Amino acid sequence: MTTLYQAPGACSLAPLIALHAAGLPHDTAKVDLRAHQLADGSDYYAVNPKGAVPALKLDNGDVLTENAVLLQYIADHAPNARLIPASGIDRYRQLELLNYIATEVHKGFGPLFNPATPPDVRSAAVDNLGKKFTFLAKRLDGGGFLCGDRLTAADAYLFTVLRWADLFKIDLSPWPAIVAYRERVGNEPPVKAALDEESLGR
Ligand SMILES: N[C@@H](CCC(=O)N[C@@H](CS)C(=O)NCC(=O)O)C(=O)O
Repeated sequence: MTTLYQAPGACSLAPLIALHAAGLPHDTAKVDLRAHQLADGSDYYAVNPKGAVPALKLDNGDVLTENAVLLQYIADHAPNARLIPASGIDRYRQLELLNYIATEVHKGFGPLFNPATPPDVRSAAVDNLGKKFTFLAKRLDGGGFLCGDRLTAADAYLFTVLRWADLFKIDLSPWPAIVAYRERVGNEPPVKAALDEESLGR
């Protein structure tokens, strides 16, 4: 069976949400990201030489990495779930969003995860994230999801990284559209199922 290598609360929550939304059967394997080990003590680098989650081991043993790629793989294997349009400009709009979330928002949080990051760099990182939140908030102002009125792969990813605002005590109140969006996405059944599977609150 397809196995998702994940760590609770990490960015691997995004493909876990997508697996639930797609209704694809899956196993999960928990990775200790400090030790880069699996629960049985084995070396995670043997699964993913990058050492990062997520990784998706397919039935034939192939291992895929990178959130944006896992999300496309999952979406393409469950077209009825409509997580990413199969073709056309709407597909490229989704991919544009996935790339933006990966490179601007996800990695924008990067300096905050490093305990060695000095306070001034930390505060510059929060300011930088604020610019991304302003862009996203404009898009979400009318309610709904990133691409219309249903959950897509981009929502799974954005919701996952927005949760980290709480971890770093980033006040989201200047972006009420984002606060409402996070609440809305958190109430979607596949999101609740993935959070439950990781034993996380919304
Ligand atoms: N480029 C990767 C980055 C994944 C990533 O940042 N994973 C983090 C958790 S959110 C991680 O595993 N960090 C531990 C490590 O890299 O050793 C992607 O987009 O999937």
